[in-house]
Amino acid sequence: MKVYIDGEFYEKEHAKVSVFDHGLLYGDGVFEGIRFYNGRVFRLEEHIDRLFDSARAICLTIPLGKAEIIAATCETIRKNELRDGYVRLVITRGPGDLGLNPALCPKATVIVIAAKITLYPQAAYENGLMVVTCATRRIPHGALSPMVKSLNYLNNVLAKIEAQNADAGEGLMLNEQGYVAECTGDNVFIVKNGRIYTPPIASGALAGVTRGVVFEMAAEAGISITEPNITRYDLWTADECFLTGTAAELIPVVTLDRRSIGEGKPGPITRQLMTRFHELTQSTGTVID
Ligand code: PXG
Repeated sequence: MKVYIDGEFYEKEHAKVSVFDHGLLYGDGVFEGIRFYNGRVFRLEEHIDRLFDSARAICLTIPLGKAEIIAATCETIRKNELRDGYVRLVITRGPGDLGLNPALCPKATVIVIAAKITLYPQAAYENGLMVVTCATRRIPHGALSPMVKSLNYLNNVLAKIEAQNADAGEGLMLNEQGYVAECTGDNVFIVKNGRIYTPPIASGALAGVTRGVVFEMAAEAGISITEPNITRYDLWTADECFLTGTAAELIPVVTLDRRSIGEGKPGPITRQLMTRFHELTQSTGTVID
């Protein structure tokens, strides 16, 4: 495996950053997770736009332009001779003296990793996932904007531990008001009477790229999709539920806190969207030439 760090490629065992990098010391940095399928990077521009917005939000200057980041991403995939896989883009504040002040770091570090990722076994896509509600609440906008895909994922990690301890595939995270925000690494959707609902961004949900694709697919299929505040009641009484994320793609949810959702199996609208999503990932995206 060859890893890109600041314009150079390193073998996996030599791909290292300084212990003085503020990305490590303070979680000071941003990242993106991007998938490529069949030699094409899916929704690359959207991921890059979100990366730059995340960086902007934390006053982090990415030392490359968008076109250069795109070129580095494609070059890393090429160097690793992959056609299907996952890219992790990481921008850290860079190395600097001890102390929180980001001004101590003269230059951000740019890392591109191209690899494979499998979050869930195939059976989970066919039979659906078990989800539990986490006691850990989603970080409020006033603390650290949940819109920022930052290197500070402890909020989600703590929730993920709760889900793991309950033998569940994912953990449902509520916001401080008790409304559903998202899962630890995925957005959440429900279907009720043929309509699709997902929590608004204001709830603490990340503006997921895959979430955006669901809006497009729903419009294309003529299915209503809206973003009201959602509570656990809405999941208990939903006909279907599914999650979306770059790594997870679209995955059905069949139980919440061991209570069946709908008929306790993947529903027809979920299946329809999964099929269309698969078509889109195989046939669209930036060609890696
Ligand atoms: N919410 C959170 C908190 C996320 O981190 C999503 C929703 C889905 O967004 P996208 O844009 O991917 O549809 C994410 C993305 C991992 C991993 O390593 C996690 C994500 C993406 C890629 C890999 O578990 N989360």
